[in-house]
Amino acid sequence: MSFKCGLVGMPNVGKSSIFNLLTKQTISADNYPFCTIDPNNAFVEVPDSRLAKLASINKSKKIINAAIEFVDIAGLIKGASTGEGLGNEFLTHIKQTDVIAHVVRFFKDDDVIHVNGSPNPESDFQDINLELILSDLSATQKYSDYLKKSKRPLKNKLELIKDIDSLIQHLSEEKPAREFNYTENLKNLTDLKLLTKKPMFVIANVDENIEGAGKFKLDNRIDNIVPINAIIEQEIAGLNPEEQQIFLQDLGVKETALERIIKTGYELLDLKTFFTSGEKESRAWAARKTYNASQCAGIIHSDIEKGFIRAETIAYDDYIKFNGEQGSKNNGVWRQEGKDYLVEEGDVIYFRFNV
Ligand SMILES: Nc1nc2c(ncn2[C@@H]2O[C@H](COP(=O)(O)OP(=O)(O)OP(=O)(O)O)[C@@H](O)[C@H]2O)c(=O)[nH]1
Ligand SMILES: [Mg+2]
Repeated sequence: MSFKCGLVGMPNVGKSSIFNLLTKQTISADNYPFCTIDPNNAFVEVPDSRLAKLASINKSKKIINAAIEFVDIAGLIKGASTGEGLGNEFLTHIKQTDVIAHVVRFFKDDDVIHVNGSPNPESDFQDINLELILSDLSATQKYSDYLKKSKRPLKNKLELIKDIDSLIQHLSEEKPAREFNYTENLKNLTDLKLLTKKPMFVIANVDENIEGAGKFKLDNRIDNIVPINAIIEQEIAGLNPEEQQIFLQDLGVKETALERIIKTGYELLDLKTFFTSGEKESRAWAARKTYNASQCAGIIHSDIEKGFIRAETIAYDDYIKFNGEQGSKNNGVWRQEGKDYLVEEGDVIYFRFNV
């Protein structure tokens, strides 16, 4: 199962620079994540400090982080929704992502060309948002026309058409689909995939002058914004881990902007993390929040799901508090759960199965 975060924005705002930094940012050396799939797609490890603690308890030989896929999408310009630039093709790429990281250029550099002459974060941001909304509007209109003509027997068809028409109205007021109040009818509709319904956060590519990003966040009522200075981040990436720690301490921050980007993307995907831990490895796995024990087993291997017997489960905090499985058993916090158990954030699980 792979979850995708797409880097979206105007041309020359630093998407590829940030993508390159993300893919080079190795956390542990020889593990699978961080493999570039093609020049524009790469798996990136999700930092999680809990793994080191699990690994230390079990003396694990390897640590494997959960991973999300980042996709570097080519720049969009005004008119993309009607095919300007390479418009529609890239909108299709955005459709295939689960979360949008909207990169906005705050840095000033006359040597880096801006499509509209000079960067204006506010209007650049609005222009891209509007293109995404217009693309959704066109898709929704087409869908509505199709439904009206279709002979397909559909439950609540008339109501559904009415609901879709009010979504069309909402989009024509230039509001993103994620701000629409969905009726049950519409919630259950899976064939209409809208770009502006995807969760979105902003990556502000700043220079030394970062005040603008704070005001921008307030003015545009943005919940999640990660400022990054791609140039400084490049310098940090060139340091060894100890030097990086000292550098970050000097800056007064705990984590790099790249780590924050990965974590924010992961959070917005609305996933939960569960762990497997033993001598061989300690590993984090990403699952949809609704997944039960059997489905989580399937993420590891389809055989484990098929031959599922039980999930021996310990909550992460208990696992640490009682120093691993034996201590947890002694203190009555080791549980045997069945297929339907709704796995909780941080559960450390040992799946019993037979094939
Ligand atoms: N001064 C400065 N230049 C930057 C920064 N980030 C990126 N650049 C430069 O801006 C130019 C464009 O960067 P890219 O990362 O290719 O931009 P992009 O958004 O991928 O552009 P497209 O693929 O054309 O849409 C490159 O020359 C970068 O070196 C920054 O923070 N400061
Ligand atoms: Mg690029």
